[in-house]
Amino acid sequence: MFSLFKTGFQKIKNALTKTGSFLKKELKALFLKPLNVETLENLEKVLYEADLGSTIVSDFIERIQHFHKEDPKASPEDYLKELQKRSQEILEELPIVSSRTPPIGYSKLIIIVGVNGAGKTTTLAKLANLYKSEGEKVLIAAGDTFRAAAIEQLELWSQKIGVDLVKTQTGADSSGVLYDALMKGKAKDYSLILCDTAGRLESKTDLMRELEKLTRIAHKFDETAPHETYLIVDASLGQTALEQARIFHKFTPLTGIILTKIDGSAKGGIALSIYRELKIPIKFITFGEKIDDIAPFDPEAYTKALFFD
Ligand SMILES: Nc1nc2c(ncn2[C@@H]2O[C@H](COP(=O)(O)OP(=O)(O)OP(=O)(O)O)[C@@H](O)[C@H]2O)c(=O)[nH]1
Ligand SMILES: [Mg+2]
Repeated sequence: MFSLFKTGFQKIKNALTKTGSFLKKELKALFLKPLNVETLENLEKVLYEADLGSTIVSDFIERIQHFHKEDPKASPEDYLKELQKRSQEILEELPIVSSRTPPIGYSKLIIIVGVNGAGKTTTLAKLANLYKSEGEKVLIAAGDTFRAAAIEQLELWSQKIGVDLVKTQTGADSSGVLYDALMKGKAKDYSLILCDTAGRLESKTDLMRELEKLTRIAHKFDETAPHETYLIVDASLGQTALEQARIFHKFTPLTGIILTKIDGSAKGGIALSIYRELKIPIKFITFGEKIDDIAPFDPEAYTKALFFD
């Protein structure tokens, strides 16, 4: 299963060209210099600029100092290798959340959440396409009922991909759409339901509470649902992305994060920062507007792309 998911290495590499080349270039130049206070300060600056966040930056600096003591003659490549290894180690620590499995006869439900414009609807379409190609029977729930355009956007995608859609009229309650989708999913043997939601500001408590309601409705229908809740975050936001993840997780326990728009960001390092702080697995990254501009997140591929060619 998921053979397509394995083709991600080259895709991740291409997607991270910006962050990767920035980090590689700057770090290599610094590691050629003697490792004094000034070099370490510059190193710190470069790491912050790649959006690695303070915990990771201190961790890396410590590593580098330690490594230098052990091997004063280490080459820039050796240092990069050390950082890559450490990064992979961090990303391979055990997550604190996990997905659930639906009972036999029920569909798996993935709810997609995130702030306005993060890339929720596009990413949902990419996921629908990916899972369909892996043989899943996919149903989309047009849970963003705020704007007519949102339903139309999803309808177009569903036609393009060739998956079914459950919708309602604009302004209706989104939990109604979800409920209808869950009923249809069970009646017609869909293996997977992907539910879109309206974008919301993480600072608006009432909107965030709506998500709690959505989760409750799903839970009433099948007490193991939702089986996954993915937060879609724009990777170019840097540390703000981490803050968004923290707040959404408080209202709707997340089981995964998808980082979008990696193509337009020099801040791909945010994946490390988020995982180090929250231990919520990064499931996928997306890097463009086309349907297959998505790849499963792979710690080894990601960290290699970050530090090497
Ligand atoms: N470059 C790039 N653009 C993307 C990516 N993902 C989404 N976009 C674009 O970002 C814009 C917003 O995407 P949507 O999927 O509509 O975002 P949303 O979160 O559903 O937005 P709302 O429903 O308004 O909250 C669209 O123009 C997408 O084509 C990506 O990985 N890379
Ligand atoms: Mg949308």
